[in-house]
Amino acid sequence: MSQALDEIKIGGLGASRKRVEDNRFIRGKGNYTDDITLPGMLHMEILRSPLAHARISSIDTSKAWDIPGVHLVLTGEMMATRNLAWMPTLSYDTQAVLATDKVRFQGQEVACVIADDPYIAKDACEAIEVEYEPLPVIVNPEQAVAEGAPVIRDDKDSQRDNVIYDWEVGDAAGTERAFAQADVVSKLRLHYPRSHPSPIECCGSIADFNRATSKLTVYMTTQAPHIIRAAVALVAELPEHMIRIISPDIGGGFGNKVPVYPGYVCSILASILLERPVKWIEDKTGNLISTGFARDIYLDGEMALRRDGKILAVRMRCDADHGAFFSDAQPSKFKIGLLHSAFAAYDIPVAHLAARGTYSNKAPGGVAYRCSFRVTEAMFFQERMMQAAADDLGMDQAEFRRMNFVKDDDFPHRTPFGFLTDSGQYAKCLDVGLKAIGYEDFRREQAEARNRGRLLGLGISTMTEPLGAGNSREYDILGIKMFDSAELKVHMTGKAIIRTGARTQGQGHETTWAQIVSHELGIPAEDVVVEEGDTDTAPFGMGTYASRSTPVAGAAVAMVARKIRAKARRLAAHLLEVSEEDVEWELGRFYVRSAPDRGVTIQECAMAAYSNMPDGMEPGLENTAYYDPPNLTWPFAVYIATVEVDPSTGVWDVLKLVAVDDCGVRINPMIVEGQIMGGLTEAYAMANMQFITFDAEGNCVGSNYMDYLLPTAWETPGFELHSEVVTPCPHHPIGAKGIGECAAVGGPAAYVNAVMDALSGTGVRNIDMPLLPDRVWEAITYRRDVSGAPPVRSDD
Ligand code: MCN
Ligand code: CUN
Repeated sequence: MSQALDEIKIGGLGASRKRVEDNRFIRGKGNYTDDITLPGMLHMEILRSPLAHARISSIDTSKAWDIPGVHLVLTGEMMATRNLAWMPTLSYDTQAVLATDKVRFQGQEVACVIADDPYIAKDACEAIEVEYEPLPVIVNPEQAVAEGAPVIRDDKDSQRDNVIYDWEVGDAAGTERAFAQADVVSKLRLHYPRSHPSPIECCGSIADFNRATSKLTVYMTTQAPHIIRAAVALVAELPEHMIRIISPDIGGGFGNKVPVYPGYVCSILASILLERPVKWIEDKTGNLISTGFARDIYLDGEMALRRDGKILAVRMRCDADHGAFFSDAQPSKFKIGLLHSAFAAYDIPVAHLAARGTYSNKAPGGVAYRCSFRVTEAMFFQERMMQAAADDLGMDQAEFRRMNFVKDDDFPHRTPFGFLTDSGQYAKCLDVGLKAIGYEDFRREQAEARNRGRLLGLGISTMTEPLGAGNSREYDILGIKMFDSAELKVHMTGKAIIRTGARTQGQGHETTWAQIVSHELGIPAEDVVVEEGDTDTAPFGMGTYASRSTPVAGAAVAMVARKIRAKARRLAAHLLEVSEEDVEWELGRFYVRSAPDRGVTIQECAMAAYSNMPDGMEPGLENTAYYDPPNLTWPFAVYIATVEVDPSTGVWDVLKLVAVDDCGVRINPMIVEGQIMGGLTEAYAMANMQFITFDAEGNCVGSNYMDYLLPTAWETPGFELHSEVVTPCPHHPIGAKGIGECAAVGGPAAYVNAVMDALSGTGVRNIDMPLLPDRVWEAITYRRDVSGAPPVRSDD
């Protein structure tokens, strides 16, 4: 009789364990950067530029220095004496820490004041007198490449214009030939507007340099503490072992907390100069105006089609507006992230993508927002293009997708842009989604409603997305290979601590990593504590973004637990007085093969590791694993929305949204559902209400929550989630694929396609996001496309 433990009861794989971190979060006992107070701590505030593009003729800080309680006023000139006026970005560009020559976007950091409290520091910032000579402003790629455009990055000797890169991938000639064979060529142009992750907690840091020990400790809001440690070591030329980066609880990251920001650098230098801890906490406007912008890309595409619906080729061109500094965090081989993951779900013989990146007088953009390196833009364009193509062919939306899907037995599949997808059941997911939404019935209802003047629409979005960078052969950031790690220590009483190189920001790692240990070792999840985010204790890792934690760090957790199990097996053989080959494992217990009643628990093995190990065995039960995944993981998703559009106001309501996500084996089904719901909510916000735009002078419209809207429970629609399709990842030790970004990536197209479907027959082909009521109303009333980023509109 098996005496294996019940995996769900001990909180193993598949258990919808309540999130352990919520015990402190919902009691208000989280420990965020701003909760930390150190003895003798000073406070830093940043003076930002009111203008988008101007030469700095002078900065007079004397009045700020005179204010009692001010300890230091930092300017670019002072930073320059330490070689810190500029810093390298994660995309091999440079970014001003504090402006010296020019300001290049509204909100750019010009000076900092460090004072006894934040109020004094803020007042002192206002006392700094800066004289600007305004320059012409560029707010989009078209202006950036226009004749006579001012060169924004005249600080770089080699830069003669505003183009950052021209990059291409795919087979241009083959694509050309395929287009020549096409029966139908479908075209689409759209703009994915600038958006902002807008986590509840803004960015911040507390730098604490101790002259006596030479140690620099920095508490900061970072999704990748080890990368920051390396960056500080290399840029500030401090010895790496004397730098400790601690990322305490993070109040949401969503990509906003991947890049290195000037505020971090200034607080570090200030602490070194003053030899006191210096705290910088960004305010909401600072966060919305200067950090972590995503998207802002114009996408143009064509699809070559055979009359029967077969896709022959795809051509994409895009113009990305990166703002004043090219600071995307992305694998170094790729200039436009993984935009070329577009169309990976479809069997397309040949494709070509050309991308141009340009500077503008806007805050650094394209950075990352729940996207796995521009996958959001890729999948949005893909699914809008699929809808347009099906319409041009007069084909059913679902049928067109199904016919072009990569088939279940066609894996591994090489995409026309060179990715290798390895598993999925795309048609099955689509079937589940269509059934759940009541596809046939809705189409009938839609036709009947039409006759009565009501506009109903249905939008489908189906996609597979690459989550979990590395492998290290192809993926690196600034030359640092993308792998991850886990360290497991089992104490003598069988309790354990697991540490990884990832950093949770709300995703629930403290809950789920314990579940993986539980699955591998049979130690109850509640006996395993998870710790991340302290570079002095966590093993080296690349951090949490691109939904890489489960695919990479999570895999390392399973692998290190297996190393521990291998050693425990030797301990078990010793305790049972049999040879190792005669020992069998079942969850939580080793037993003698010929006498299953004779066994020892994993806890007994742990005790033996400290009290009764065999001669010659190294004591203790701990280990570390580094994991370099063979491939990315490729979850698949189907999102289907139905909407009703009010033709008299342009307001649209979601009637139903169905989500079918296949992310392989689910570690914690409840957490996975939370991730999907969060993503669908953000997708709804992007499609429906959110935009950050710029007027002709480069003033940022959207730097506060009156203009930039966050959806609350009140306006967010309900979602129906389906989990019945599970295609395990063939190379992940527990078969899991990433999920953290899927719904934010695939969701927007479902909503937009639904509204466009409601407008079918009116001749309107595209409305750019956000689909604000006035834009939808304009499209319906004037029967025309509405494009561009309001209020700077392409048709004005
Ligand atoms: N999970 C699971 N089973 C799977 C896959 C994942 O149970 N098959 C669980 C994981 O164990 C983890 C969570 O789901 O607890 C998300 O896992 P994963 O897909 O690996 O993503 P990451 O942990 O790497 O999180 C990053 C991802 C990104 S890149 C953004 S952006 C984003 C997102 O997560 N930011 C978030 N979700 C967020 N959720 C919250 N609450 N806050 C953020 O800042
Ligand atoms: Cu693209 S935002 Mo997440 O990868 O941190």
